[in-house]
Order: sequence, then structure tokens, then C-alpha cells
Amino acid sequence: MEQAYLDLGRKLLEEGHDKGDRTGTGTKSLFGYQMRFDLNEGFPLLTTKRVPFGLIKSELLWFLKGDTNIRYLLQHNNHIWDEWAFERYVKSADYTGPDMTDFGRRSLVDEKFNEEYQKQMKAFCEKIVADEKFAQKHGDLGHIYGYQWRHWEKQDGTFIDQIKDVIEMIKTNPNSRRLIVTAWNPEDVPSMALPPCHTMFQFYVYDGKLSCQLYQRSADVFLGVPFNIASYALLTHLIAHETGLGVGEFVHTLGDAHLYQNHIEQMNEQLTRDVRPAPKLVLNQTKSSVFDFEMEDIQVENYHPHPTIKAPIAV
Ligand code: DHF
Ligand code: TMP
Repeated sequence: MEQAYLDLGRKLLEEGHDKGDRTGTGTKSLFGYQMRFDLNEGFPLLTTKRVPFGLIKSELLWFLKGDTNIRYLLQHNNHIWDEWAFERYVKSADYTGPDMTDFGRRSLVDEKFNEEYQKQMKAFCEKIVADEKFAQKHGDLGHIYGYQWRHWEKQDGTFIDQIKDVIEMIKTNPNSRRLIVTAWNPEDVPSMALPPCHTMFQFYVYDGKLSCQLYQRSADVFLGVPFNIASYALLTHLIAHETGLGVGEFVHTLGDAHLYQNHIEQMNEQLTRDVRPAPKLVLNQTKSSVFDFEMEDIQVENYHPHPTIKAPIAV
């Protein structure tokens, strides 16, 4: 199962086109790729490096709450969205500290700047947690996933809850070919901290099993994709649980699949490692609605990965 991911990593190293990108990092990239994960073979959390499942859980629960403010993530010690909130903050009139222009790249090449950046970022995160007013103003990422999933705004000012609606449709009309949730709202794209990477997903019910396919327009194969696979696998399990279905496959379709130039060494290291048995997902059976699940209701068992491999994130 994990082999599908490793095959993509190897293919990008061997055949990826050298391609520039928005962040200035440079990538090896291919367009159009598909991986399939049979969720009955185990939970697709990679074993060739440690993938922090706690962060995946709190991010998914955050999306499902319809929340777009990093305060909830920080309260759960999850820092995966910090840079995108910080970027908005340092561009705002309220920020009066040292110049943070292009902090993502400068922090990698300038040690003195990096120290100052770490200091400012730490102060920012502490203030988001301590000061609710500040968090309201500067912790929000705009109309990203949570907003579009749960509160897609209509022209008449009312809202669509796509997750609630799709669950209802799976229950009442499982043969439907319209079981779709989309986060790509063209009107809102300019106001988002990062336009959605996982753009649209569709469910499919056959033989009492729920499958899910995701279209991901842009895929950071070393850092983002291991999270995305586990996150959508978990979402599929949660919705299957609520709708009384078994799980089928997670089909992951990628648009621009890329390996950042500063992840090449790390991917090569990962490819030397042997795949271990996939862990098992265990959900609290006393909960039914996906909206009632909390962190402790979701566990993976028998997860024995190889060690973490660190890599810088392109901002
Ligand atoms: N930008 C880029 N360039 N790539 C991304 O994957 C990405 N993902 C975002 C937001 N912006 C992005 C949201 N998801 C990490 C993983 C997923 C994610 C953001 C960050 C990450 O850094 N993972 C590290 C561990 C981080 C930690 O322990 O705090 C890893 O090694 O998996
Ligand atoms: P882009 O908006 O220029 O495509 O940059 C977004 C980067 O973030 C790109 O490298 C893909 C990556 N990404 C993921 O791979 N998965 C995710 O879930 C998110 C949010 C981003």
C-alpha cells in the first residue's frame, strides 16, 4: 500500500522536470498521477518515516468544525499552519517589529535573521493563544477548507453545509454520482492565505463500502502528501462509521506533483528504508456523528515507523 507513495517519490527523482515555483525553492515535478489505497489492508500512515498522526487528527477535526483560525490548532500544539497566519500578520498595519519580508526563504540562509524570525514567530503564537481579540484579528486564514466545507456562502446570504449534506446523501441515495465536496470557491480564492491544495473530493458506495477520491491540484510529495493521505483516509473512515458502511479505497489523484529541491536528499533516504506493516485505526464506537469526535476518540494501533526525517517547508 505504502509502495504506491514510494513509487511516486522514486519517479519524481528519476523523471521529474526541473520546474520553478511560487516559493522560489525549485522542484522536480510531474503532472497528473494517481495512487490507490485499499483501506481494508490497514491504515495508510507511512511507516518509512514517522508521520505525526496527532497533528493530522487535530487538523481534520479543525476542518470539520468549520474553523479557520489557527488558535484551535495552537491549543492542540499543532504548528503546521503557523507560517501562513504569520505571513498575513507581518503584512498588516498592526505589525511593527523587524522586517519579515520573505521570511520563509531568508530563515533558511541567514542564521542571524532566523533567530529574529523564530523570536517573532514564538511571540505571535503565544499572543494568539493568550489574547482572544488578537487571535480573532490575526489568527484567521480566510475562507479556507473549514469555511467552504461547512459554511459555503450563497448569493442570498445563507450557507451550505457540504459535509452535512454529503453525509445525508450517502445515507439516502448511496448510488448518487454527485457525492461531492469542493473547497475551490473561485470568488474566495484571492482572500485565502493559501488557495486549497486538496480541492475536491467525491464519495462512491458499492457493496456496502465507502470509497473516496481526492483531486489535489498541487502536491508537496515529501511533506504534505503523507498528511493528505492519512487525513482523507481518516475522513473516509469517520463518514463510513456514521453511515454504517465499511471502508473501500482511497484514490488520490494529483495535479502538479512535486518534490522540492531541498527535499531530494530526504526522499532518497526514505527510499532506502523497508516498509513495515500498516497500523490499524480504532474509532470510539460509542460516538456516531462525525461532528462529535474528539482527539481521544481516534487512535492508531501498532504504528512502529522508522524515525522522523526533517525537511524545511516552502512558504
Ligand atoms: N506548504 C507547502 N509548501 N507544503 C505543504 O505541504 C503545506 N502544507 C500545509 C500548508 N502549506 C504547505 C498544511 N499541511 C507539515 C505537514 C503538513 C502541513 C504543513 C506542514 C510539516 O511541516 N510536517 C512535518 C512535521 C511538522 C511538525 O512536527 O510540526 C513533517 O515532518 O511531516
Ligand atoms: P501553491 O499554492 O503554490 O501550489 O503552494 C502550495 C504548496 O503546499 C504546494 O507545495 C503543495 C503544498 N500543500 C500540500 O501538498 N498539501 C496540503 O495539504 C497543503 C495545504 C499544501
